[in-house]
Amino acid sequence: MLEKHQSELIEHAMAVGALKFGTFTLKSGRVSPYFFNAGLISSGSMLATLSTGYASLIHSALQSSDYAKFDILFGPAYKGISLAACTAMALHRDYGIDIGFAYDRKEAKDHGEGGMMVGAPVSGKKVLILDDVMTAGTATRNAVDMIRSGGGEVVGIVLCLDREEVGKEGGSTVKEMEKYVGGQGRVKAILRMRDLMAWLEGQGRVEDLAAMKDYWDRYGVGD
Ligand code: OMP
Repeated sequence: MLEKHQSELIEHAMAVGALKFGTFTLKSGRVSPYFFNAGLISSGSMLATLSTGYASLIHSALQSSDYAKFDILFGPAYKGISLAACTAMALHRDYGIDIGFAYDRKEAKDHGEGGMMVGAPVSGKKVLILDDVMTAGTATRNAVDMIRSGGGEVVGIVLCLDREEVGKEGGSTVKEMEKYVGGQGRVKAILRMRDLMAWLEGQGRVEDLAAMKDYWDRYGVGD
């Protein structure tokens, strides 16, 4: 059963074309019947909806101790940057949680303050990574490695969409990433592929749902 904020997010995303059903080739080379483009979450109201969703998920993961108390919310370039900035603000506004915010540059800056990282310094700090979508985990793994090489400790990962797919080692990407960052429950997402399937079913979109089921049989890994 979808929660209200999940169906609202799906409907907002559909309305602006951020969520599409069709045929798409992914970064991993997999050919997918859907694609979520967080770059099209590009209005004040949509950023508010999405960042409120991230903040609520982070708050409950802190309450349940799935995430250790952290100092910095890190948004990988490019799409993670605005999402993490808005979520840092939402955490403060909704829960009185005041954490630092940081992101990386895609190209190192060789003048001024220099370097790859911008915002609150991660060295010696506990860091939560906030990203848009996880498929095979390449993007997320890069972000973890970047924080670690900057001397930070990653306490968890929060996503907008977990595509619930097979990872590089042949098991679930989420399980691989949880292992990589130190334990079960450390990777969380507002939406998972199964939520999109439940939504399609509710809408009676039979063909899209059938294509999703085929893809799930090939690359999906539920718990
Ligand atoms: P992995 O690095 O394989 O986990 O793929 C995740 C990245 O792929 C995201 O950070 C996006 O850049 C991109 N992506 C999407 O944005 N939306 C999707 O629905 C699927 C992908 C993808 O290419 O797998």
